[in-house]
Amino acid sequence: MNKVLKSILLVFGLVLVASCSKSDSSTLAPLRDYEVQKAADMASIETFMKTHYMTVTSSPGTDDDMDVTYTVIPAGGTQVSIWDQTDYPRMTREVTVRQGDADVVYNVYYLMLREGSGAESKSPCNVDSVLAGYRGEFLSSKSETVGSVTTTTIGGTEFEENRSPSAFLPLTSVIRGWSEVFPKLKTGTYTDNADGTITYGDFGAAVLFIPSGLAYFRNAQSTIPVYSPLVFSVKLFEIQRNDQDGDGIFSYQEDINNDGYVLSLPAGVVNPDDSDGDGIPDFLDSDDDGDGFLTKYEIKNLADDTTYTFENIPTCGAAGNGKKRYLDPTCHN
Ligand SMILES: [Ca+2]
Ligand SMILES: [Ca+2]
Ligand SMILES: [Ca+2]
Ligand SMILES: [Ca+2]
Repeated sequence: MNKVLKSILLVFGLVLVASCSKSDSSTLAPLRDYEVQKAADMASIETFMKTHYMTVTSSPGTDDDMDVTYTVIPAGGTQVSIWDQTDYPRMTREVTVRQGDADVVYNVYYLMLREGSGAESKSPCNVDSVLAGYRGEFLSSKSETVGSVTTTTIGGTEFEENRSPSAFLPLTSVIRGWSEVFPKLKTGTYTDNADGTITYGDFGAAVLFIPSGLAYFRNAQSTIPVYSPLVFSVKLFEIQRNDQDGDGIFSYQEDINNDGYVLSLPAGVVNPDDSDGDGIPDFLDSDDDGDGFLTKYEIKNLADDTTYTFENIPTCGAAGNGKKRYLDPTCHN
């Protein structure tokens, strides 16, 4: 199959399974206890990390750059495990999700292979879209018998790879584990080639270890068994900004505390990204400061009926609180 067509099909597959997981209730496995499954998944992930070593290809400018392979440390082997290696910092992203009738607190481990750097480097926020290369594996126990000795280990099975993505994936429609870690990465450099393609260099790359509760959990997928922890190696080539509420302000610009995440939080929880405190975060709120004038109206220059660029949106002046006027209830246009 032609490579580009194959990439499109693979991307489509990922989006398809992501959307199925939210809507299709006919393929659900029996519900397991979230905390019990989380503990099992973390044990599998940590066992995998402690029994395998990792090889990272550094080959700037080629398709192979930042490719990762995982190999079982043989008996007596001196390779340093993924868990113990120090070449790539092991980070933890804590994620709290309301599941069932309780909050479940997950840890997503990720290895920062390369943060990403370049004159135009930028990070997506958790509701932007990404152009990303990736390879995904699910973890499961594997038994091997040599003579009379059976050894059971946790191994990875590849279910999907896309080296040359052609479509942007909205982080709002992929598994939660992705949208929690991509904001930690930056894009790199771009080189236009004579044939119209772009070569990406110094892009951000990471390996993600995702418990099933932040992936597909009990939703059956054609290539992934239910309740599987997933390991993804990802490469961030480019991002696309989104404006979820269509108010003319990109969602990443509505990330008031500038941490890379905009969230809808349960009622009663103070949301740092909800300017008027009405329970609707700015990126979904058409009237951010709650003054009764829509944001898309407040960022207009009525003198010539144009919309200000973000940088040029006026403040309320001496009488105001110093914020741009769509965030300041003391004035409007
Ligand atoms: Ca917006
Ligand atoms: Ca934020
Ligand atoms: Ca609000
Ligand atoms: Ca307003």
